[in-house]
Amino acid sequence: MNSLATVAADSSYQCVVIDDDPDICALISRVLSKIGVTSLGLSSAGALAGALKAPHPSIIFLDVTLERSDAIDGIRILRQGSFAGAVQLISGKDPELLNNIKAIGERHGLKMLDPLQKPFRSEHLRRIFRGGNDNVPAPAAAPHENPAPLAYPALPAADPVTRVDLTEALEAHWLDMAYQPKVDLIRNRVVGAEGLARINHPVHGHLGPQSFLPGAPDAALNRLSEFVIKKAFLDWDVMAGAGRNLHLAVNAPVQALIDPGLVKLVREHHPRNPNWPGLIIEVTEEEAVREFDAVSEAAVQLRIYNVTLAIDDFGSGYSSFARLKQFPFIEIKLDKSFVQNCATEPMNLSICQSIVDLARATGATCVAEGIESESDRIALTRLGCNLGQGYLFGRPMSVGKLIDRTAGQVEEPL
Ligand code: G
Ligand code: MN
Repeated sequence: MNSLATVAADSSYQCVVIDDDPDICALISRVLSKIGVTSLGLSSAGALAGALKAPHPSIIFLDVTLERSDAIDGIRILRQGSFAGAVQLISGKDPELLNNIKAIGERHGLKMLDPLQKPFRSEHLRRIFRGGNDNVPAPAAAPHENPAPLAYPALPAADPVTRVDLTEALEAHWLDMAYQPKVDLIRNRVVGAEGLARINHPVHGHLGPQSFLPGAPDAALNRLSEFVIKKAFLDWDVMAGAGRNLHLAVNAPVQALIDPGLVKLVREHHPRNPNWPGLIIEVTEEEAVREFDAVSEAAVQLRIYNVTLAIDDFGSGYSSFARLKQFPFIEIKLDKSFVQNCATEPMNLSICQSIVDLARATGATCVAEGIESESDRIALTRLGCNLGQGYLFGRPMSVGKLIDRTAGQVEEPL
């Protein structure tokens, strides 16, 4: 074991650095100690098992090539040791390989930070501890008995997901909707918005779906979909009244979509205004493919009332093109995993191109989800993608904010 840290060998460390280059180990340890973080340097993945004795370090810096081992060996050892901290890959290898290794780590259930490309500057390391990376978890186990004084609030506290019971939230009227604008990429006009359910909790504040969606089919999901659809109908009226006639969309699980109660609800509650453009219900590709017949039938029935389907997270499931041809949807939503960095990653760009072409061939609108950069917006517009959605245009927001922020940007005022 090649310990470069200045702390006694039997104490625990906040970080472990695994690199066969002693200069890199020394550099990292030096920067870490300057910001008050203790570290242990190791030269091989094999020595890791020993370093995983409780309490686990918060971050393991892992070089890709080690003398007789590599980062994949390291990942396997960390998985076996149920490592609960974060892994920071460091290497001079090309970014694509680093991202592939990161994906393998994630597949093994590890918390992988964005890889750090060598050569890097001490500033890059400092940023990891300064909250520049959302993924850095708190120390994985009990705090150190004799902690080194921390010059920084070095390791941000973990942000465990607050769970709220959906039935309780429904009954207490904590549910609300936030709307994220959808923009026509050619005309640069807001044409629609996706409604996303939120909880307004009296103690915990705003909570997203990960806090309240049950993991398995649950009767409360149907009640959630009823809430979401009724609310979107009411909110459409409010927006249209303010001159923002937007084509709204909501998300629903297939279980709720194929429930006969849903058609009944749509029939009774949809806006009667002749300018109402209809409602889009987004179903994930994975669910749509799994329940193909039931979803197709529901889609046809809902269309009678101007409620149409979008396939959400497209590209993340495994649809066969032959089946898609028979599927009655009006919109394909390109999964953000391909949209993000499509301007710089040729593989992402060609996947986007294929999906845009597929949408055009089926007569569907193509929406790119998760656009965060101007360069990706330009690339997608060039590909012929119709609409864009993402933080670049706006985060999910309240009806009031949406009305304020879209002044002069919505086409047909009533
Ligand atoms: O599953 P669905 O595609 O409906 O998910 C929409 C989710 O994506 C919402 O939780 C929304 O907050 C998130 N989202 C929307 N735009 C962006 C974006 O530009 N970047 C990222 N990372 N997430 C986004
Ligand atoms: Mn969606």
